[in-house]
Amino acid sequence: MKFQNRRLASLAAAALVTSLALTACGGDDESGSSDAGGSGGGDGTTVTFIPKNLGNPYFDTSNAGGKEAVDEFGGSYEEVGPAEGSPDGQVQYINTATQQGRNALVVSANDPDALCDAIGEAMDADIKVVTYDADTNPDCRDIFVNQADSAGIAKAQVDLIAEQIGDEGQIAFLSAAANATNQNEWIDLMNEEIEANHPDIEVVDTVYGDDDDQKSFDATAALLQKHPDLKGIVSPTTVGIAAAARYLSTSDAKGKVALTGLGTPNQMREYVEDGTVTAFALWNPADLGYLAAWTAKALADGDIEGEGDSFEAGRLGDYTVGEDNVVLLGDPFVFDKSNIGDFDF
Ligand code: RAM
Repeated sequence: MKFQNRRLASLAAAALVTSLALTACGGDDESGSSDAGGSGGGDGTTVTFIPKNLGNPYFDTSNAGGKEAVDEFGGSYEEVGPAEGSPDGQVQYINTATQQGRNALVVSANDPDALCDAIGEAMDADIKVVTYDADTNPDCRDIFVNQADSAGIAKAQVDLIAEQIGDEGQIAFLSAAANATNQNEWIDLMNEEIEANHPDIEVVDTVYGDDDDQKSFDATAALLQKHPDLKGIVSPTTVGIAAAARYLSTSDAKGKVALTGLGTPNQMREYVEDGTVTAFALWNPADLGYLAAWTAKALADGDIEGEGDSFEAGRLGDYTVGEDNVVLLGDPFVFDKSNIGDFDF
């Protein structure tokens, strides 16, 4: 993977925008709704963001990007969602948004199938449905806004762990919810990449922390106990990697068991600085939410319907809807000691 200065500069600029947006937005409730309202007098498109769960800094940042976009086009933004990352919790918020006749929903799905009935009812009521971050089955939404090419996300993490453990030894995955489409796809692709190109790395376990801090912390402890020869952990979830880093940082395994995956710079900074973690990856979550909101608006306006259609996404420029009605944000990015100080999200 190449990391160009232009990309770094754009991430840093967006991080600054994000931190400003977060300051302006204030904190969100632990559950239920945080309606930030629209800027008034604009185009009036009503957009509801439903993350996997509330209280996850990753979604705070991505949804602040969503609000930034909705404010730019003068729509009305709200964020609602369950406290725990479960599909059942999301269904009720989809139903409410349908009853309210919102123009568009932007959803990170906790399960590929379980939301489809509720989403179907929303679509029957002419509500446009964008998935972002974690997709449903493609036939039960309008467009998926993908943070980065899944194979690229998988390869970035395999490259990192291979480098950190000298390309040999036992590793395990610490994932989010067992049904999360995004983590499951990345893990499948990581397994394929390891099988094809890293014959001396052995994946000995995959465990699930459900994007819950304490569960992920406990799962890390259990992994280390169960696999005394473990050389590394890959956690493709910002909640999991932060909890695992916290566990490792005060354990005997610090510096002996490598940890990488997908994290936010603000959650990982202290563990990079204290040597628990060398490097990890992510994309810009604020840009993801921003792009998802502009996609929702383009759908609601009838400017796009699917594959081959193009639209303008504010400061990010023009995008074209690709195969399977997917819009791709960009490349993943690697954070380490040399650059983590440049980011604030
Ligand atoms: C967590 C969530 C989210 C995922 C990131 C990397 O915040 O599981 O869906 O994309 O990690």
